[in-house]
Amino acid sequence: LTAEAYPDIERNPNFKVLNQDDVKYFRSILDDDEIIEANGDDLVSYNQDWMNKYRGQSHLVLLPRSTEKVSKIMKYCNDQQLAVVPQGGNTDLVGASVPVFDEIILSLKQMNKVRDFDPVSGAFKCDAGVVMRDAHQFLRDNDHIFPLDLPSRNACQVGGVVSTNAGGLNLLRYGSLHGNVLGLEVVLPNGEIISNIDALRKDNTGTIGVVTGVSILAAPKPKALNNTFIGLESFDIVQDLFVKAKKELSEILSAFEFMDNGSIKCTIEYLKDEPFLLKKEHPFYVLIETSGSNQAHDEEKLSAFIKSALEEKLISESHMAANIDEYNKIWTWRKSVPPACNSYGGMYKYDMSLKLKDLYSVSEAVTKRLNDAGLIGDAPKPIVASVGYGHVGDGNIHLNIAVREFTKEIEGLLEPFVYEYIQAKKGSISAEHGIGFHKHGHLHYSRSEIEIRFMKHIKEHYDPNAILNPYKYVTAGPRSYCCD
Ligand code: 2HG
Ligand code: ZN
Repeated sequence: LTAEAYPDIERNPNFKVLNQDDVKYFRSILDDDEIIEANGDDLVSYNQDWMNKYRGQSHLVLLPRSTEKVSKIMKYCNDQQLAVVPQGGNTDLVGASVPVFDEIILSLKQMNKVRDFDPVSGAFKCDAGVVMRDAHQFLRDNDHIFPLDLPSRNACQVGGVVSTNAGGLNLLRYGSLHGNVLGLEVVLPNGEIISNIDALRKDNTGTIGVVTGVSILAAPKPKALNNTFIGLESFDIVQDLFVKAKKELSEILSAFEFMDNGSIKCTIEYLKDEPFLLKKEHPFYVLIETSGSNQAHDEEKLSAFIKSALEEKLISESHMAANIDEYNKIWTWRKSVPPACNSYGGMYKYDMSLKLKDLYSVSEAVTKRLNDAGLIGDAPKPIVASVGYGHVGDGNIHLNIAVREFTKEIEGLLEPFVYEYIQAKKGSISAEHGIGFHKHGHLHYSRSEIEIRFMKHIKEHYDPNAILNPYKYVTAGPRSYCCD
């Protein structure tokens, strides 16, 4: 897809088209390596998302190294009505972090310093552009952990995951990321800087603007980490096993992830040199992780849990990590599902919340619909596989349709079918990936008219010229250029 392929959206004519005077101003406040001006393809890594699904046409990337510079940029853009898209690691999944038209890209990647860490309270302060992997490494060296992990940890940035409230693999244990944010430093669309980054534990706030600094409550590093990869025969059993895990592993349970066989088939192809963990294939797989303070105790607890699940015939097979290398390997099988699905050319993806009993049904309904249309199979059929996996503990399923090519026929079968299905089951069309460009105009499937009105009022209040990340989520102002 390219921006020319967005026929239902019109560029907001109130936005100014960037000219050489604007570039001259930016050059006057920025160093040479804080500005990249180019045409088309040279900026492709900033204009395009990692799934190659969304592509804008910006000619300018600004990469300021300080909050003051972000503030000057935003003030100028607001005064001049230049639209801006803030960008972190550009790992988002809904087309939120790339421009739609010619918005200026404001990359936070050169703001990448850890500011402070207090080992007593666990308060960790850093610039928005710190890569999550580096935050993990820093905190691990200080006997703590960052309270969120994601498959995209090598590229995503702390400011990005905070501004999108990313969910991740351990929400079950550490709660939502917003629950762990102690304070923020934010540049408003008019350039004002609000900061409560020195806030105390119970002094939390949120706003609409560019996140430039974050204070996060880090958790003490668990002394013992264990995990196991399990094969089982139905999604009903996945739920029974979850109930059993909550009861029997209780305080040490830190992740309960599921994958269907289609997800693992794609991953087996993708990790072709890696031997699969189990002897046989199964309709479903579960990854259970425990984190605690006593290795022998946790291992014994997890082994006893597995033994009794095998005896009760809840599970068919399991592979428990014997050491940290195996622990990491087991996680590789879960974390590789998204890139595996993307490796055939592209993927359509949905991220939904549903009651647990309904969680997998959306995947079955969609797969049946695509199968009935004869679209799934070997080439030249356009779809390789339609798979479901996700976070059982959070009631969150990811539906990935791995394709050889994007086609209008597939799109027409998927939407609005998926959204109507979710609406009928009273679920959410965005559990953790957000609305972005992909789901603009679709919020009403899971939010009421009054809730959407409130969101617009908040947006209008902080961003009256609507210059910040336009065409996404909700659009403020007298004329809507795409949204509900
Ligand atoms: C995950 O849980 C991430 O692996 C990414 O949320 C999911 O790519 C996806 O759909
Ligand atoms: Zn996820």
